[in-house]
Formats: sequence, structure tokens, C-alpha cells
Amino acid sequence: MATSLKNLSDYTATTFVDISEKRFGLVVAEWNREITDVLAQGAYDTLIQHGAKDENIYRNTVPGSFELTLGAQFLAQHEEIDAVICLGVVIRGDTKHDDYINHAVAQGLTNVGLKFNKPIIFGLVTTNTLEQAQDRAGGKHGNKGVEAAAAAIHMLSF
Ligand code: DLZ
Repeated sequence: MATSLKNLSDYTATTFVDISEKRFGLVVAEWNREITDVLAQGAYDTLIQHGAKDENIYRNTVPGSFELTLGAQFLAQHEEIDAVICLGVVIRGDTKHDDYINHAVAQGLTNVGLKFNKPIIFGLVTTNTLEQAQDRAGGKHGNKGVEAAAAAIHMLSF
């Protein structure tokens, strides 16, 4: 059965680390900003609810999702950053741009995570329509920003 990361209480088997001294980077794409802002708010709220301090959450924007990789690297290279959460929305259009962006971001963020040995979270909403993206940013399918923050906390608990 498919499950989704709704919040940390779903993970009863995992003991989560104290994140009160952890530092998080948020990298947020400005394309589809009305949606990425909701994702970012969901991620921020989740980190705060689970003990992170406001002053330990660093938020940067990048022009579009394609730039999430380099934005993640800019933050990840700082030793004091423990995890980076990358948020963007790519909506399928008439061309294949979405395929190129999505694959590049997935591969790029994987590389950054392995290079710096820290969680780099793929919070990219990839949909066919704007409505499907809205459904995943505070709509009927939850908020992928919340899930991305939960994934970061989970990974820090290794
Ligand atoms: C160019 C472009 C297109 C067509 N669509 C999106 C999108 O749906 N979501 C998104 O985050 N960014 C998009 N971009 C912008 C690219 O990610 C990138 O910012 C530009 O190609 C400049 O490198």
C-alpha cells in the first residue's frame, strides 16, 4: 500500500533526533511562486513545530527549479548547515522542458547530497496541471513542503 509522509508521528518506529541545534537551508524556486511560497511555509512550520529555531533556518530563493541544485550546493558547502530542503513546482507544458528540469534536479540534488554527505531533500512538485500542484500545496493531497521537512528530520535521525 502506498503511504505518504504526512507528519513525523507516522514514523512510530523511528526515534527522531533533537533538532533544536540543527541548521536548515531552504531553497525555494520563484517559478510558480504562489505555490512554492505555500510549500516553504509548510516546511518552515514543520521544522519549528519539531523544535528547530527560527534563527537556524536559512531561506534562499532561486529563479526556477533548475537552479535548485546550485542553490543547494551554495548552502550545503557551509559546514554548519545540517540539511537542505529544496522546493519547486514544475508543471508539464507543451514541450519537454519539465522532463529535462525534473531529471536534472533529481540527479543534481543526489550528487550534492553525496558530495557533502548531508540530507538534500527533493521537494519538487511535478504535475500535469496547476490544479494538481495546488492540491499538493495545502490542498487535498497535503503539502509537499511539510513532507520534505519531515524527510529532512528523518534523515538527520540516522
Ligand atoms: C523555463 C521554465 C519553465 C518553462 N517551466 C518551469 C516550471 O514549470 N517550473 C520551474 O520551477 N521553472 C521553470 N522554468 C525555469 C527553469 O527552471 C530555469 O529557471 C530557467 O530555465 C533558467 O535556467
